[in-house]
Amino acid sequence: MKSINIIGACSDLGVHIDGAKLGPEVLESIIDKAKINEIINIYAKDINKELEKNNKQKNLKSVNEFNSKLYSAVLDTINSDFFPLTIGGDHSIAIASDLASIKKYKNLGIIWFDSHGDYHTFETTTSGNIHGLPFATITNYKKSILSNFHSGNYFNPKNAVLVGGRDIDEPFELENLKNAGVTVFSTEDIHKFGTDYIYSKAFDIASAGTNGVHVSYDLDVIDPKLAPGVSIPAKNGISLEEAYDFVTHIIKNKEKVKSFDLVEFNPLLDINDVTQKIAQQILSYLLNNL
Ligand SMILES: [Mn+2]
Repeated sequence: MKSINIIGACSDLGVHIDGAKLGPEVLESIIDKAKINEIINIYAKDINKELEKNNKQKNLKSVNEFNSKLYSAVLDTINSDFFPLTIGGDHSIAIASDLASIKKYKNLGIIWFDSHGDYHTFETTTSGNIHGLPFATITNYKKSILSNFHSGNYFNPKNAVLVGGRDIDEPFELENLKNAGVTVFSTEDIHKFGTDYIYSKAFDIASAGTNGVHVSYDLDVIDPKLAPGVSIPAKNGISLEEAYDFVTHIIKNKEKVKSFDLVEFNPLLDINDVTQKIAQQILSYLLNNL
């Protein structure tokens, strides 16, 4: 069994919709504390997001300040031989948690479980929401100021896999993914080829020639009729069985998995706590079996 630290990344600076910053404390209040070593929360500065609503680099300075702190916290956890399980927060927090992990392990693959590509650059984003850029940032697609706090390697796109993608902006974001050489398995692929085939392939690609794998799990991969409590829902998502099956694959590959994020839970948009219960279920599987 791994000895786990929960790191609460309490920030929604990466998206114009409020609420994801409240996710970590809600989930921390319902997990089994006996299964973890410590809870460490990092809080985003309270800023007036309205002032940045027309900015194409929304909350850039505050996002970088936050991520720089989170990066240190995750790195400290790994250097103290604990497994970092980071709870978001919007997906921009993964810039910090993922780069901290590769700082330590030097050569990691990554599985990005998400309905969106998160593969924009500041040139291609139309919203200016930084949670649309983290996957491109950590694979160093275009050198970005979003990773200035990091000195170390980046994830190689040939060991990077997007699983569950269905809301990828065309043409530019899709072009970015193709140019970089990231493998994309769509929601359709999961339905067509089955979870065992796609998830096994994803772990094969991410672990080929690497020292391990980071997994970044965005709850918006699940169908929003089942999991409405996310900031940017994308319709026609995966089923709960397909969502939990991915956790089974993480556990099957636990020797390879070095770090993990669960992101984008937004309690303000949840309906009857259904998304909260799904997130709790995922965390409980992991805490009991990693
Ligand atoms: Mn995402």
